[in-house]
Amino acid sequence: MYSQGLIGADGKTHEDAAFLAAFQARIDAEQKIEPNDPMPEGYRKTLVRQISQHAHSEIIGMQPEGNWISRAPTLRRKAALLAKVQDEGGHGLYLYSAAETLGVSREEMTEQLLSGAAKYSSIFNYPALTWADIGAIGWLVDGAAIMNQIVLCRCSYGPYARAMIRICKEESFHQRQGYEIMIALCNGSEEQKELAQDALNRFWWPSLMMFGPPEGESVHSNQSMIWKIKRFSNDDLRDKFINASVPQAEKLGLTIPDPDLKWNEAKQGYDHGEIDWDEFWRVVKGDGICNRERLKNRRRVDRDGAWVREAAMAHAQKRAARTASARIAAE
Ligand code: BYC
Repeated sequence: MYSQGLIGADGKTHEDAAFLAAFQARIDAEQKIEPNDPMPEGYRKTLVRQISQHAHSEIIGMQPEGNWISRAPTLRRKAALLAKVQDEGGHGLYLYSAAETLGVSREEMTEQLLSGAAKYSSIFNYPALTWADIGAIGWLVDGAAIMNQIVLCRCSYGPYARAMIRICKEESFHQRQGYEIMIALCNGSEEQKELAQDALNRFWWPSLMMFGPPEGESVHSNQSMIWKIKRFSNDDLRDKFINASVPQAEKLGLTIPDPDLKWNEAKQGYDHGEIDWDEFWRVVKGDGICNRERLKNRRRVDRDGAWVREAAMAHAQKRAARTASARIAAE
């Protein structure tokens, strides 16, 4: 754990008005907050919550696509999907490391996920039923993720912002591989085009939900914007995503499954139909199609991988002991 001895991450800062004003002045001046800097406990907790949920999403998000690696239609598709799923695992690791700088251990975060106490993105509780779903996930899910994460590159907390820069570069490849699958399907047979439309029908609304609840129900947004953890509201980012995705769907010759979707000249953007927020909260609270299966799998691989972690620890300890005795011998 990286947090030992950090000044700001121990929760013992004296948060009087002068301290809070000085912290806010740094935020307003666009200075990055680093792990050793004093920070309000609320700021630290908000980041631990968001970054750990983000990390869990990357790790759980490997499951729907991982399931299709062995069934990809060509070797080229298989190689690209394998690389993508590996990237998601890597993103999870950078993010767990970023959260650790705030005084929470990887073990604690993992425990919270395994016990079901921690949230991860609602989108990964929907199944990937066909190969076209892999296209839709790359195009829409990674597309939505980028829309949210590009802004997080400017987050006030340095380690999170820096992790996001690399993650966004990789997500951009993910989005393109998904869109390319959709292009191939839409230029294929009638049946392939139908698969693509069906995937869009099932992933459109859950992708919009990824941005989180609307204004008024987003309990953390106000404070997170003041601290410049977030820079845009959930609704603003959702709108940007819709505006970017509609022309992409048109290019594919697919129909967005929203009869109320309409261009609004005055706002130079689309108005959309009602999002089913009851469904969103049901999924977030654990009652989506795949919630149980996702956690069951994650618990199983945690158990199956225990011997690997133990072996790695034993190896690291032996190596450290050998290095220490070599140093003593040399002195
Ligand atoms: N799903 O006040 P709000 C990827 C929760 S993975 C579940 O607006 P906030 C990929 C929220 O946590 C990318 N829960 O919260 C991987 C809060 O509950 P708590 C994932 C959600 O934090 C593999 C409550 O609702 N991206 O790209 O200000 C393959 C109230 O919400 C969701 C990130 O994690 C949701 N969709 O804003 C392919 C981005 N939405 O904590 C692709 C980082 C909200 O009070 N996170 N909730 O119990 C964020 O930017 C923000 O946390 C959110 C929510 C915009 C998601």
